[in-house]
Amino acid sequence: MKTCYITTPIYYSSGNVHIGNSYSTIACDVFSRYHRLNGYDTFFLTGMDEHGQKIENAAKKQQKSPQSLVDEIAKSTEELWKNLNISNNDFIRTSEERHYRIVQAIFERLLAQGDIYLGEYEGDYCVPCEAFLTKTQLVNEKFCPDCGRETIKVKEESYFLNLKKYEKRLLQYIKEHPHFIQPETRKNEVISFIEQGLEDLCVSRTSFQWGIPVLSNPKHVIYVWIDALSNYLTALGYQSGNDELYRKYWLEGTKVFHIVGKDILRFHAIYWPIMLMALEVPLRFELIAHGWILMKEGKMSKSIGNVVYPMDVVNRYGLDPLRFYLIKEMSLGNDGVFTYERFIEKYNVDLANDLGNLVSRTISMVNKYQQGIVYKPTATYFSWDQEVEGKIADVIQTYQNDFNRFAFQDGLQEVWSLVGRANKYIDETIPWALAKDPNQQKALQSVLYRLLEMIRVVTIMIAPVMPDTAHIILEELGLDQTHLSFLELQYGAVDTMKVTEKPIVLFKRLDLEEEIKKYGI
Ligand code: ME8
Repeated sequence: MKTCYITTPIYYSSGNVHIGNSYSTIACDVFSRYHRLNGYDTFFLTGMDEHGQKIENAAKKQQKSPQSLVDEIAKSTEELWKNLNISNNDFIRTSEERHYRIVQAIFERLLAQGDIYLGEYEGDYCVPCEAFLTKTQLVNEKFCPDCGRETIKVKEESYFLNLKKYEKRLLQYIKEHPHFIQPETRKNEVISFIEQGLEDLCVSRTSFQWGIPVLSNPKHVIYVWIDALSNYLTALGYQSGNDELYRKYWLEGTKVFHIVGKDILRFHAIYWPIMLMALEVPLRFELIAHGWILMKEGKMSKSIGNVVYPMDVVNRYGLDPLRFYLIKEMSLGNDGVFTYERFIEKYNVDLANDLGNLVSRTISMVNKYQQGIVYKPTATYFSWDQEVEGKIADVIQTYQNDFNRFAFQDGLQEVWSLVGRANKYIDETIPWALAKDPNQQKALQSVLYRLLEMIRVVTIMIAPVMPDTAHIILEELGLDQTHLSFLELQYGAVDTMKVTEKPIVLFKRLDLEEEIKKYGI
């Protein structure tokens, strides 16, 4: 069976996950659900990055032990993922024994084979990003190029990972594997970064304690990125004595994807593959870097006070509209903006008007004119019929091409073009006029079948993004959940449909003025 392994970044436990990080997880969930529908045995991993100075500092501020802080945050994050309908197969935490034991072994192995060596680090460090920075990377000599915050000076004995040794091999690998880093613009950024020459990476710290101690020299803790990146293997049981998942999903797997935000591209595109090369683990993954969810004012930030938490939106407007909005608003690799105004507009137009109305109008007509049952027609009755069938096939093809490459926005655009085509087909065929003419009963039945087929196909395609909505629509079409499969993603896959007597309102229209009054958005 074809397999697919999909990972999110693991989230820092220093604060609650907001709508921006949630985007990473929701996008990976969409990708995972898409692959499952497509027949892949899919393993979807997410988790928490629980070590490091930032978390130690946060715990100190709250007068808690780091462990109790990360326990709390892990619990609330796992709960959040349940509420967001995230279908992860595992939730790895870097403070777990199954993880840190292997990280220690990885470190010792790299040390023993000379890929890690002891030296002294003197330079600049960004605590929020847990990143060592070279002089050339700093903005105005002291600010982090990624988050813009002021860096600190550190001088300490440190272990280093020999990056230079692998630089050429990595560059060659990237050039020979065009899909390794996507999208293209990000790949080019990585190539030019490597071409400037890599400096060996400092991989341990002595100035704080909250981390995994180096086994052979415990005054050092392992630098968080070496610790964190390893989660993608430790979760699969790599080197644990029980590595069935590792063999199945990595070594012998069909597809492996790491999905990350653009800000952590370098760690995944350079340090991680070099670690794997040093460990002689085959590079099986493709790396997809997504953009950022921005607010009107730019970045979300606690100090500006514009941080949006996903459950605020879900509690007001439901889960699927949020998942839909985030996925539809972000184009591959670029940033997207979250505003309530735009959210409500998309909700009203795409969901309430276009999709919701199509479903409820069609089901009502099937009840009114056909006692709720339609059968597959054996003939075409209108010039539009064949065109509609062709349109369905084209949309499915493009949707799959788009979703395969993480271009969800393009894929959903296609799906909505089919929703639009279905609504237009109603205007063209005028079913209520056909209903009045006894000679047109077969034509009417054919029109309604084609409409239901368009809805059914749309339902399968939106299922990765809006799983609850897809289940409801399928139920309304009188089909059980086994019909949610790409095996039935074509016109005519179902012969008969007996629809529900009373369609529910899937998306109740919102009034922007009222929402502004209610919530002051
Ligand atoms: O970077 N829009 O953790 P993290 C979209 N622990 N994505 C966003 C975002 C936004 N506004 N804000 C954050 C870390 N993200 C490390 C990862 S992986 C081995 C270790 C994304 O909690 C960000 O781009 O700071 C990143 O992909 C993810 O959330 C985790 O961020």
